[in-house]
Amino acid sequence: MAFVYNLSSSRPVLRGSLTYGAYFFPSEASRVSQLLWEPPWKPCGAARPVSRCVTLKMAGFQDEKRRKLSQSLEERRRRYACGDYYVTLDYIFPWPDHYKKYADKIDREAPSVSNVTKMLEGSIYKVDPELNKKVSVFIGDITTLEVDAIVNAANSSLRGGGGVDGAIHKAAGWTLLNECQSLGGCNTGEAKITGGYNLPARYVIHTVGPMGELPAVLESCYRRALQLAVENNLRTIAFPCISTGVYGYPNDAAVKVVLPIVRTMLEAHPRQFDRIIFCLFLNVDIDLYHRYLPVFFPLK
Ligand code: AR6
Repeated sequence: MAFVYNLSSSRPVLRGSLTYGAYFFPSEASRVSQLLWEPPWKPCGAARPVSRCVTLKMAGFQDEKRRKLSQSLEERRRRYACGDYYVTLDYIFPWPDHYKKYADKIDREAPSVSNVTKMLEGSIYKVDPELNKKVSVFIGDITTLEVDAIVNAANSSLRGGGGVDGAIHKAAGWTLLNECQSLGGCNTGEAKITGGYNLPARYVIHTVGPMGELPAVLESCYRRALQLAVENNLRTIAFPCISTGVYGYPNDAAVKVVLPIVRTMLEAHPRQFDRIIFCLFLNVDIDLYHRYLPVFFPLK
């Protein structure tokens, strides 16, 4: 994570994201004095399961959800669980800009032409500049993203858990669990939507990934989550690497399922999305997305 100390205000503002252990800043921000320090949360903090005592708070989530969704952006920002450490879309580079910044490294890791041809079984993805601008890589904590929706890698009970699920519940607050409990669980490969409460994201789309390598099910998670986004008119959405943590989907196999289904959905709904963000937390995924984004979203 990168934090910029904004001289015009006394409060630190999160700007940028962590990449390959280095910090980067948008150019205008880098002109001001910069101060780096540890974020106030544990990134995978996650690991803490949601406290069961929250189930005692049975006050209806509906009122809170309505209240939150009707608040202005300024009002909502005052209550974000991450305080001022939220990240807006302006600081998440579209894929072509991200590539320009890291071209050397990305090109070095690119798979060979013969490997790509073999992988795609002869079919080649066309360069589509408009589509390319609609995907991004963000490296860091998904609970800091101020987007329309973030996707949760949930379990079928929707009662919270560890990993990204725990982090999302912890940041959103007890009303999220309360709403989740009203949904009657979620089948593997399906998706359900709730409010985002104290998250910077207005909504959370919960999907239940497969345990182990089941490409059709993983594909269904991304498809159903994106369909829900379209149905709810949500234009910016961020995904963690579903199933590749506790559920054990091999990272390399997952990215080869995720990128084509996201491209297919973007092609099917070109005007409904402004940005689909791949939120990466581990170096293994950063390397893999850098390796395969040029294959499925070629720039040249
Ligand atoms: N922001 C972004 N990505 C994260 C974060 C975060 N704050 N924390 C972890 N990740 P996992 P799964 C990454 O295990 O494999 C839960 O207990 C993580 O590094 O969260 O689908 C649920 O309740 C990994 O790359 O999800 C289920 O029982 C990715 O998110 C089960 O785990 C997914 O890892 C679901 O397992």
